Amino acid sequence: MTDSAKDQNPTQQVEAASKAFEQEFERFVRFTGDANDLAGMTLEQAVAEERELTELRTRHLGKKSALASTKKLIGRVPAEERASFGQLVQTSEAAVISSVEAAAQALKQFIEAQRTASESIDVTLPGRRPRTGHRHPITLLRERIEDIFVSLGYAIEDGREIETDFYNFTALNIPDNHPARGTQDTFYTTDGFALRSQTSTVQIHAMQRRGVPIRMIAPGRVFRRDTPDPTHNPMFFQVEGLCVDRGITMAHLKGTVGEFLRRMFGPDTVTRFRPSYFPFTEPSAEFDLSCFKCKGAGCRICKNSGWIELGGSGMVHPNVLRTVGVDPQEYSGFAFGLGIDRMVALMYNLDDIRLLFENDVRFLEQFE
Ligand code: FA5
Repeated sequence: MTDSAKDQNPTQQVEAASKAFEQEFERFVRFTGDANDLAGMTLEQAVAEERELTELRTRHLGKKSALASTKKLIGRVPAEERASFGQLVQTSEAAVISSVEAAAQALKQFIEAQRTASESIDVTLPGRRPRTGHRHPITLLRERIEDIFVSLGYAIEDGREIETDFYNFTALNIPDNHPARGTQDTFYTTDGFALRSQTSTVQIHAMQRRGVPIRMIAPGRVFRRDTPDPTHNPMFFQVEGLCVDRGITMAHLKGTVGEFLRRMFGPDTVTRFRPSYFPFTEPSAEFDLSCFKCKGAGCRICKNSGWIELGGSGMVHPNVLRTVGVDPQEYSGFAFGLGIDRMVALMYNLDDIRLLFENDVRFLEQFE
């Protein structure tokens, strides 16, 4: 209680408290009753006003407010005036409450209306269609290849993309200074690791880990220092196949590759093996399939030859088997490898395999 309040009689103190309230409340009058004027006010402003009104309510109606303390003065009021003093306190308090309530109500309604308006959804607006993703054509083909080999009893192996020189070359019977290192030149890290140039590396890992007999395919990404052109990329995909057991011969290789290509390109597909050379197979052969478009008559896809070159293959070299601790006298096997990118280009009639990695969604979404 202030010094001047002490000089006032109880009735004057009630009146002073009411007056003090009215002065402070003046700025909120425009929100009450007929004067209700919230036009032009933003939601943030209204929320701030509401907070200040709550503070004002505490100041003038709280336990420590001037009006509350006047209730304790009833003892100082002469007995015959007590009833009317009590009434004065009551009506003053009621007036404060109703003013605050009226402003609070108006602000509350305004805030709710603003929030509803800003959060409401216009259900008549046209919807936004979510863009669904597509599997990449290389993934689509890889999955088809995997399905065929799984049905032939092959396991699918996952390999590493960063390799040591040993797995990429030496273990595959390509020693230091061998010319085959030149045709498969790749990228090296500063620590001397190589980005694998072929999926044949997985043959070594798989035999070391699982031993023999083994039947597996290993699809994956490989890297070479090849200049990009319509049939070359420095990064592309291959799939490797390996089968090692007792008594495996070239006939098994031809039968397996032939069956795979018939399931892939149709039952009339003819497979052709041509002698070739790979350091890790002996004998080695490249394999072609009869053109699935012209059936051998000659067309643009097969460059009028009637045949399409697909990959390399052969009987696993005894040195490779020895490297992984398998006795070549007891076991033999075949391996093959082919490029998935070029196969995709063939199947979808693409002129250029570089299209596959330009990440143009308009191109990629055509395949499914
Ligand atoms: C190999 O990489 C051998 N590892 C294949 C093999 C496996 C032989 C098992 C014997 C036994 P080659 O270097 O020919 O072989 O590559 C195989 C296929 O990869 C090619 O037929 C071609 O389809 C694809 N290819 C090669 N270089 C590129 C390139 N720069 N861009 C796209 N595809 C390529």
